[in-house]
Amino acid sequence: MFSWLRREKATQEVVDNVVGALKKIYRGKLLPLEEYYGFHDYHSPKLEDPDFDAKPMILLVGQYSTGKTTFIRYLLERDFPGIRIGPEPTTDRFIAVMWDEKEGVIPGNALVVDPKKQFRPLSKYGNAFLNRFQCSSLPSPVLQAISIVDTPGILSGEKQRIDRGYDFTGVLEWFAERVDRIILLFDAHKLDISDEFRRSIEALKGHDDKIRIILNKADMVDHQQLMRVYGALMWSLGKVLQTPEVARVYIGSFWDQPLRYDMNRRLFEDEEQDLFRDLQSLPRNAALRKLNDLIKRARLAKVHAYIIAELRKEMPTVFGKENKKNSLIKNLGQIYDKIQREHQISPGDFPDIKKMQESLQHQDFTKFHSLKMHLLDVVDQMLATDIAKLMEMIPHEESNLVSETIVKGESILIYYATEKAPPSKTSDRALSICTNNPRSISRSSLIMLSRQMDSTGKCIKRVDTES
Ligand SMILES: Nc1nc2c(ncn2[C@@H]2O[C@H](COP(=O)(O)OP(=O)(O)OP(=O)(O)O)[C@@H](O)[C@H]2O)c(=O)[nH]1
Ligand SMILES: [Mg+2]
Repeated sequence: MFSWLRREKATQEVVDNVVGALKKIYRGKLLPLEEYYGFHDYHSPKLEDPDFDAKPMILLVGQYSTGKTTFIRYLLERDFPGIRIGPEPTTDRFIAVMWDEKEGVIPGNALVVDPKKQFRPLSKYGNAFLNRFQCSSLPSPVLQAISIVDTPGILSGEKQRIDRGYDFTGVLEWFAERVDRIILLFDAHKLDISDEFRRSIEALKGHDDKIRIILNKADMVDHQQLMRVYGALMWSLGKVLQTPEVARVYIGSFWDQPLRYDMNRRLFEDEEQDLFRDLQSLPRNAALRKLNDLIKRARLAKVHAYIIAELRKEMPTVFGKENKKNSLIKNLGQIYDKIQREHQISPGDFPDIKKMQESLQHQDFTKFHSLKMHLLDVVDQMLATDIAKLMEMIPHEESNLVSETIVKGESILIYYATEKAPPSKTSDRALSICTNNPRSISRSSLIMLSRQMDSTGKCIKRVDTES
């Protein structure tokens, strides 16, 4: 049924080319800046080859028994090693379901030392976590295109905090940063958002563009109840997500059993089509997503360099170093403001101030480097030319889809258009996306950077922010 998820050969070639080029650009142009200013200690570890090579990943998150594992089984149309399904809390670990010729299970401790897999940084969450982490491999055609991560159901209160023995939310955040889709599951039959689930959703905040929501087990209620449950879910989500837009919720029953109430069959089928079309686009858009993530990272690395250099500038040469360090951390907001003004960087590009303050506590400010313009220029040049060149390598079928990607932090908006949408309309639409977005870019800050026409008349636009 889901064999359409199989990897298309032509697409894969493009992804491989783009990924190959990205690795080179990263190592040659961005990594020197990251290393010089200690970026990896603050934000995200150094990227290794498996980070670039990884297949698109889907992360399933939800309270226990909402049907996460059943959803994977439904996608794969078969069981995977270590699968456990049941009405009580069943899945007790993070399971990365990935493709391999041989069926098997790789335990967490072995997984984080495998240089071919992207899970190495997870070793920092300790043994308690690694004992609860595994990779289930199997030769499913669906897994040739994507990997899926099953998670333990979110439990209430103490059970979540104490019994797990590791930083569950931290692990969730780690995956959220790296996956292509986060699917949040809700159970139509017992709809409830516990405080723990709310906290987990909040931990996923920076990645709203990846989140899709499913109201699962909708076959358990009749049409009248379904209306009420849907309304209740929207109401609760409104309070948790706090975005002005209404979240897209896919209603359905993602298992292979007959429906208990049949009257909504048509609706479930249509919703399922919509959702799977979205998942199907992941392998096609993998190159674009990787490109996007690198742009995001480059912008953060630049801001990080400005922050560290500014702190260095403020440090005294002889006396009172410790006092000055404390006052600089306390007044980090003012430093952000100053950099924002001097370098025309939008506030959304800055790292979370509380997290930054915590990380700075443990650093020796006297070892910070001052501004090395050469390193920043290389990154600017990378964003302006190398990335634009890679954009051209991405096939035009994707541009036909009129896909848009909004990167967090008012940073950049890459917008594709077909000839059906004239440039002016496209830019208006791009602008309206921005202004409808909570982290919107102001009109004056939008300028067109480049526009290229190809032989078929399609145009690619890149809209960027600048003061
Ligand atoms: N009626 C109905 N039941 C479902 C559906 N999907 C799953 N179930 C049932 O719900 C129960 C829980 O399913 P699981 O797949 O184990 O749920 P889970 O979210 O993985 O649960 P944990 O691993 O404990 O977090 C099982 O008894 C399933 O048979 C569905 O679409 N409709
Ligand atoms: Mg499960």
